[in-house]
Amino acid sequence: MSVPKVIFVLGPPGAGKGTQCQKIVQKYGYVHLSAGDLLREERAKPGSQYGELIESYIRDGKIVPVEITCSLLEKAMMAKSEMNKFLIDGFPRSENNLNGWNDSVDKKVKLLFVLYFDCPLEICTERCLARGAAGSGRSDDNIESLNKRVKTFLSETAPIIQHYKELDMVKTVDATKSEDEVFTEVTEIFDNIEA
Ligand code: UP5
Ligand code: MG
Repeated sequence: MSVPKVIFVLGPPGAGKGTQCQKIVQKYGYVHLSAGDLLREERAKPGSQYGELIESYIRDGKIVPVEITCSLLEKAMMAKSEMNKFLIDGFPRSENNLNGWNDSVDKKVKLLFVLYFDCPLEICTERCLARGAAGSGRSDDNIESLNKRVKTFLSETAPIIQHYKELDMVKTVDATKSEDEVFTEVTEIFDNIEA
């Protein structure tokens, strides 16, 4: 069995990471693992040991301790062990996340690159607020949580993106355009790695 390949997908809250990952899955056959979705699923499990902790971190836009997130990611990868291409969406978003990944999972996979959806924070916030107003049910699609999510992105996640830029591992996409236009840019990247 070949070593599983991983692409980290990062960008501010609401940049369109999940939307574009779904399109990549359809066209290129990756498995999409959203760290946020896995945490929300864990939170929803009856009797979950971490349910309340996860909810309070998400509402406050804070980053859940890496042991929880990494174990959910690893479990989800194992459940799809017959697949060998993974999009890991919304992770690693802090130094704690990066260290936890490097200590536990990194040696078992090959990180191809970081796909970075670049989008002004005002546009991202508007998108999440619109999604909240349309009934997303996400407890963090409100202005108080969004201000905190943006702050966390700037202070904790931007340095991680910078770290990978210094390693020349970041492929940046302009995420301000329409979903289809953004995907056209994404396909230019994936067509090249698939070739
Ligand atoms: N939309 C998408 N693309 C568009 C486009 N091109 N033009 C116009 N509209 C567009 O999109 C957001 C909204 O915008 C949607 O309504 C979409 O239709 C529209 P989406 O694809 O969902 O964007 P995404 O970047 O995935 O936004 P999301 O809200 O999921 O980003 P976050 O990174 O904030 O959320 P995530 O789920 O990753 O994390 C939530 C919280 O979980 C974090 O704040 C944190 O508390 C916790 N978390 C951790 O602690 N650790 C982790 O590792 C991950 C999460
Ligand atoms: Mg998402």
